[in-house]
Amino acid sequence: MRRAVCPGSFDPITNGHLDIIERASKLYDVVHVAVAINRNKQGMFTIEERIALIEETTAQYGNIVVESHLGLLVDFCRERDIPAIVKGLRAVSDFDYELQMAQMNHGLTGVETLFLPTSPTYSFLSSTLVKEVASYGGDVSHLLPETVHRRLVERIAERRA
Ligand code: COD
Repeated sequence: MRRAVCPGSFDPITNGHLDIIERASKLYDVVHVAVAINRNKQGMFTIEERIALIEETTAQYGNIVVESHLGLLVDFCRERDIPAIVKGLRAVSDFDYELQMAQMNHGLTGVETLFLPTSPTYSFLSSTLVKEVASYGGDVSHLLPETVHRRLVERIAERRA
């Protein structure tokens, strides 16, 4: 059984994340989506909400397991016998940090990192930008799965109330 992990914050999942997860799901038998718990950063969505949104939007691929994870990604991989991390590379600006993480992770346990070039349609896309644009009333509906867009608009309204 060939396994890989797509890690991230997914706050919330975007069409850019989905593109990478879908492509990984065609390369591996099982793809784990690891939602990182960051105790120093309060997100727009709770970890449980992020997991529910990812499960709903990736259900069609049929081989995705969504889990939260606290601590080192290499430990998550070791505990599940996952030999590969799959990441999307958006631009040169991503490269330096992603390379450092890939080399550190490989040095720690030998886990490999595979980079998939981001679809040009989503090369500018990040959860952070989507939240910022949406919070000022900008239309980001084409950048998110429909259900995620609805939840984001609701959450922004709840926070304003
Ligand atoms: N197109 C394609 N791919 C995308 C896009 C897009 N538009 N946006 C994001 N992605 C992909 C990228 O591969 C990105 O790395 C991944 O999705 C996650 O993105 P985010 O923004 O949700 O998540 P980040 O960048 O906050 O996640 C960082 C991690 C949680 C992956 C990282 O910090 C980590 O592995 N932490 C665990 C602790 C650890 O092991 N630290 C030591 C590292 S050496």
